[in-house]
Amino acid sequence: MTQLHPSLLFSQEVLDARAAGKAIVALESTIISHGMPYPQNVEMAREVEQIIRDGGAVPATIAIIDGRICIGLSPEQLELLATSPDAMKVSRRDLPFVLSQKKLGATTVAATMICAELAGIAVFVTGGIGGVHRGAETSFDISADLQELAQTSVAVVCAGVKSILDIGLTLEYLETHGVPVISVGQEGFPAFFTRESGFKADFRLDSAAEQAAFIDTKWQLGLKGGVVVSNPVPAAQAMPKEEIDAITTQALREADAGGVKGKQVTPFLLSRIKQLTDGRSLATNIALVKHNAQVGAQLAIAMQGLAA
Ligand code: PSU
Ligand code: MN
Repeated sequence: MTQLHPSLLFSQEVLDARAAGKAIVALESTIISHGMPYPQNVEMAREVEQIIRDGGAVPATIAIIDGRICIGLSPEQLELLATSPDAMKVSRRDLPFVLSQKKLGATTVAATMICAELAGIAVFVTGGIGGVHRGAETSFDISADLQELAQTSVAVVCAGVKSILDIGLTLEYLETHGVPVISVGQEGFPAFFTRESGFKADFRLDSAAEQAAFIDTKWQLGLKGGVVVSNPVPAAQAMPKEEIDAITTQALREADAGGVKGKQVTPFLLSRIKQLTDGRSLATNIALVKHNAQVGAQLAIAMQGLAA
C-alpha cells in the first residue's frame, strides 16, 4: 500500500474495509451541514450509509475534524456536523485553513474528491454537483467542483445539476476540461429534481461493469480527472418541472435582490427552494441521494473487481 498522508484519520469500519479489500464509497458532508435542515440531514446521512452497506460496500463520509481529514465518521461525528452552526463549508481553497486552524469543516464535492483521492477511494456518491451559475458571464460564479473534476481522479455519482445553475454552460465547461459525463438508464442528463434537463449526457452506460470499464480505461490511459456518473431521480419522486422552474426563478431573484454572494449562494438557493415547496424538494433530494447510493455501491464493487 502506498504511503498515506499523515492528516488522514480512518474510522475502524473503513480501516477494516481497506484491510479486507472491500469496496469503499466516499460521501460528502456539506450536504449534511449546509444542504439540508436538521434532523433530516443526519437521518439522510445514516440511511445513505446503510444503503451502501446493504449494497455490499463500505461508506466513508468525509469531514475535517480537530485538524484531521476524517475518512468515515462515527454517529456522534455525523450528529456534530448536522447540528453545528459553525461547521464551515470547505472547498479546495478552504482546506488548508480548516485543517491548520483545527476548525470543524464539512467538505463540498471538490474537497471530498481531494480527500477521497488522498485516501485511495475512487467512487464518491452525492446529490448534485456544483456548476456554472446563471449569469456567470458577469458574476464569474463557477463552482470549484468543476475544476476539481478536471484534475482529481474520482468518479462522482450524482443526479446531475440543479436548474438553479446554467446546465448548458456547466456541460460546456466539463467538455472543455475533458470531463466525461455518463448517464445511467437514459440518454438525457438529469436536472436533479427532474429526470430530464433537455441536454444529453455524453455516454449512456447502464451497468456498473460498463461504467467501471470506462473509468478504468480513462485512468489507465493516464487521463487524470473525474467522471460524472449522472443518475436520474426515480420517477415516482421527481418534481413537476413547471413547479420547480417557477420556484427556482423566484429563489434566484431573491438571491440577487438580497445581494447573496460567493459560497453562500448555493446554500441560500437550496434552503429557499425547500421553503417554497413546503419541504417537498427535500423529500426529492433525499430520495435521489439514496438512489445514487445504490448505483455508487455497485460501481465501487465493479471497480474493486477490476483492481483485484
Ligand atoms: N448541490 C446540492 N446540494 C448540496 C450542494 C450542491 O444539491 O449540498 C453542495 C455540494 O457540497 C457542492 C456545493 O459541492 O454545494 C457547491 O457549492 P458552490 O456552488 O459554492 O461551489
Ligand atoms: Mn460559487
